[in-house]
Amino acid sequence: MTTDEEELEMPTALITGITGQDGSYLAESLLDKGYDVIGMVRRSSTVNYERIAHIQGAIQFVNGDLLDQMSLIDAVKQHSPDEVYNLAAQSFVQTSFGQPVLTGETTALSVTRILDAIRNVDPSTRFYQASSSEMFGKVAEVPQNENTPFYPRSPYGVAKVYGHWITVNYRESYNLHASSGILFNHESPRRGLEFVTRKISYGAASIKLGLEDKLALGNLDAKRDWGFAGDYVEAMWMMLQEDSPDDYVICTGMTHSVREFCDVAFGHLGLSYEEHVVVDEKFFRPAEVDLLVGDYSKAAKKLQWKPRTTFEELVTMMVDADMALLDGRLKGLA
Ligand code: NAP
Ligand code: G4F
Repeated sequence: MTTDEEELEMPTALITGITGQDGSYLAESLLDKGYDVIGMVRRSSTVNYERIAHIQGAIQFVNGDLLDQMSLIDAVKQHSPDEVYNLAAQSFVQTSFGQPVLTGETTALSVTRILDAIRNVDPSTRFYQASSSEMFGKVAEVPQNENTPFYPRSPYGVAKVYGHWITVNYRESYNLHASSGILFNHESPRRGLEFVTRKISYGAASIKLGLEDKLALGNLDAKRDWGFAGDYVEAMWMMLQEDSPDDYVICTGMTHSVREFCDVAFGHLGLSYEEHVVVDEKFFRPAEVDLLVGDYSKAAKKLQWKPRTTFEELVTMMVDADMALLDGRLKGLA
């Protein structure tokens, strides 16, 4: 086989949300697998490629916005992807209470925009939808699996339920290979600073380095099933390699409170969280998801997927990364 023929056989993946946490890990993983990776990016006044700076040269970028139907159609037409991963969203639950309509447009309706683009341009394109454990909300059972009823507790959760069901609906109505990953919270050193895990790892590192003394948080008793984003993007890819599309819960099966996260993070730096963490009502939500813990046995059985990173490994990885980041900044200033 000649080099030209080999190149022709490389699959192409279009990733929306490539500048986000998951987009960056998925892009890395697909490039390693030999994919041509197309990253959809929206216009902004400054470049925000921090998470993909190290692989930027290997990615082709296409302009597009979830709110703009034509740009989605053009992206699919222009690049004829074999697989589309829809990771873009307004993904912060707290913001969804303040901007419920924008969240609905972006996180819910846009899923239909992309599905329609695929259906009209090339219905053989495989599709991944980033569904969320936030859909379980006020949980009907413990642990949550693919059959657990949804009871979302935020405009974000409601929007994700729409995105989930429209994916199922297009699969059943138009025979699209459209799969939905119901992913529980997954974190990493690339997590946005407003999410509680990164807020804690960054806050603990700042305190250790003498840059801050206190960290203000909201509900310390909320419990989440936290895994590592790098493990979870593999499951996304595995879903699209299956002969038939389906829905899968992806999680660790273990749950920990925000308080426990603080304990491990501060403890890793030889600090006591009780001396530094203060509770501020402004970080409480109008409606809370108290407990999430998933059951990934379907993914284990059908995809042979399992999480590889423990809670302690995740927390210490994030704290070490923030120590290195802040230490580097301080040295740069010296
Ligand atoms: P993230 O870091 O917040 O990234 C979100 C991405 O969406 C960014 O690349 C952002 O672009 C893009 N985006 C937002 N609005 C857009 C628009 N109008 N047009 C085009 N792009 C837009 O989120 P993440 O943690 O990687 O999560 C990825 C997906 O999984 C999201 O759909 C999220 O809701 C879902 N999810 C996440 C988790 C989790 O624990 N991380 C769990 C379940 C489901 P900019 O960089 O330009 O802002
Ligand atoms: O880190 P969080 O903001 O994540 P949340 O709300 O669980 O949402 C994340 O996971 C979902 C999957 O279930 C994704 F779909 C979604 O896109 C996002 O990635 O908050 C986690 C918990 C909440 O119970 C919150 O009330 O931590 C509690 N918390 C306590 N203090 C705080 C804080 N959350 C934030 N962001 N900031 C605080 O100071």
